[in-house]
Amino acid sequence: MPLSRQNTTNQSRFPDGLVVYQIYPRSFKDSNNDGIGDLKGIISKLDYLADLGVNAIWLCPVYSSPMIDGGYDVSDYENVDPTFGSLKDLDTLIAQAARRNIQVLLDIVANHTSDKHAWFIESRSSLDNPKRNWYVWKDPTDSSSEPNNWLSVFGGPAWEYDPHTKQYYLHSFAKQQPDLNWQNPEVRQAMKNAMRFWLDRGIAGFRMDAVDWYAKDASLRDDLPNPAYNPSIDSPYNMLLHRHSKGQKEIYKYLQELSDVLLAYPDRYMLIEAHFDTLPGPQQFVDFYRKIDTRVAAPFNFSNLYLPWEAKRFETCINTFQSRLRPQDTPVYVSGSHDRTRLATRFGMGATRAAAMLFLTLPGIAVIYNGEEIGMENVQINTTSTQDIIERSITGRGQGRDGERTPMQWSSSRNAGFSDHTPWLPISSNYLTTNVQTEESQPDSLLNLYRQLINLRHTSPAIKIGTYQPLPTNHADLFAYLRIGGQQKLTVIINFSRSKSAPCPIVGEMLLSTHSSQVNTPLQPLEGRILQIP
Ligand code: TEU
Ligand code: CA
Repeated sequence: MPLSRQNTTNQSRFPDGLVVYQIYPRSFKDSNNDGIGDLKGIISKLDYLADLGVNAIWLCPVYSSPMIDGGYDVSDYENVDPTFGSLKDLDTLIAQAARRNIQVLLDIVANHTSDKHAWFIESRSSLDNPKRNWYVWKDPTDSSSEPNNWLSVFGGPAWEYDPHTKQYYLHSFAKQQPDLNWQNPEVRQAMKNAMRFWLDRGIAGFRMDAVDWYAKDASLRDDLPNPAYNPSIDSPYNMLLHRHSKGQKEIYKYLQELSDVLLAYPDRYMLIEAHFDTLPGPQQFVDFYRKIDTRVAAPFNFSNLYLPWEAKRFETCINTFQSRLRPQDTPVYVSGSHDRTRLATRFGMGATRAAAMLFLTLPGIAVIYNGEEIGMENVQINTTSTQDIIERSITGRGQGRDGERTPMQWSSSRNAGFSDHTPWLPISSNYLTTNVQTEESQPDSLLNLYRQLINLRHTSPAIKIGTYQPLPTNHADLFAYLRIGGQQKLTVIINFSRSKSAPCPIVGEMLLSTHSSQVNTPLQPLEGRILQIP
């Protein structure tokens, strides 16, 4: 019997059991030995990605860019930066990926452009330039300072004074990343055209960058002081509560316009980056689903990115989230990204196997950040090697992102097989053992566990299309849940304890153990199990 969806009302276009692999192109594979990853490097690794079993790759920006913010400062949305290759290379990547049943998602950075984008160069040229209102320009206040108290995510005010026209322009991120004025229908039209340009070239959809910032308070009212701000650990950005500088309700109108672009094509979709508050909980993401077109759109669920490795914290967060989703809401579980400390560093290497089983057996879409599947850890970057704008602008707080962006570790050869040239960021010292080639040869490696889990995600109806049901364990260290679908009933049970075994309360056929344990034995510390229930 064909695998029918458990939630028949679902109009979603997302492939069942979708596994998206996030690639930070700069650090994935260098094909021309300039020390920087590129598109031909990614093409050379498509067989590896097909063997891993991923269905889609999400490329961080490869558009023309001065690279102030790793490519998130775009100077031409319809071209590829020579650092990464050419438009032809991207067309080849899309075609070669399709031959391996791998879809390509691009990263739409639509809240802001580079200050070197032709649109901004025109806009800043004069007060009456036709593109003046494509960005957010404001007169100084009487006291000749910034129009309001808004802050940049990357430190300092969110306003930069332009002496040529004697006005300030808004930049929620770097001053080289002026915010587009999304209230302007011409801006929205231009962004939709950029999306169509790529959709016409055969991509499957997009990851939508920094969507929270699309809509600001029309009156530019000041943000409010954050009473919980702790100057010794928090980013200066969080000294304010961002009630007016982002997150206004117009976001949803804009997202519907972008969704309508996707709906005009078959089977296209978008994954949305929205952070809401600095430490978002499950409810913000649940609420978000009710305001978007869930046929083509779903938000990354970042709520578990901030959790400590504790069974009941994960149980409460995931059960709350899952219990409040509707059948048409597609969950998107993320365990890391180019902006967050790597999973193996957050939870420790010992927890990576159980974490992999958790994220890859939850419903909806699973997103893997490149290198996570081999247990890559954050690298301590010394100041002479710093590349990230956050580390350069908010120094000394360890908020820089270079540590999670170091080159992929392919082998134990020079530069971990990433390049024959000195890489743009240092390689982790653990590359001699933590690398694809070594782990491919080890049957019980983390890489091979990821392969087994992803294969199970594609072949097990309960995981691929099944429902999610909580399964109380009455044990502080255990988190378990049921996946039921396609005449299959599975239990996933994880022992979060780093030191204590725990009796396994579930009776069933062992499908997979992270520790190759025998059925009806206690769960070892940090062990995960998938059991088939008769
Ligand atoms: O990040 C948006 C965002 O939410 C930032 O606050 C992010 O958390 C930041 O990296 C602080 O850690 C997106 C991209 O993922 C990020 O890489 C870009 O720098 C940013 O937008 C601007 O485009
Ligand atoms: Ca290169």
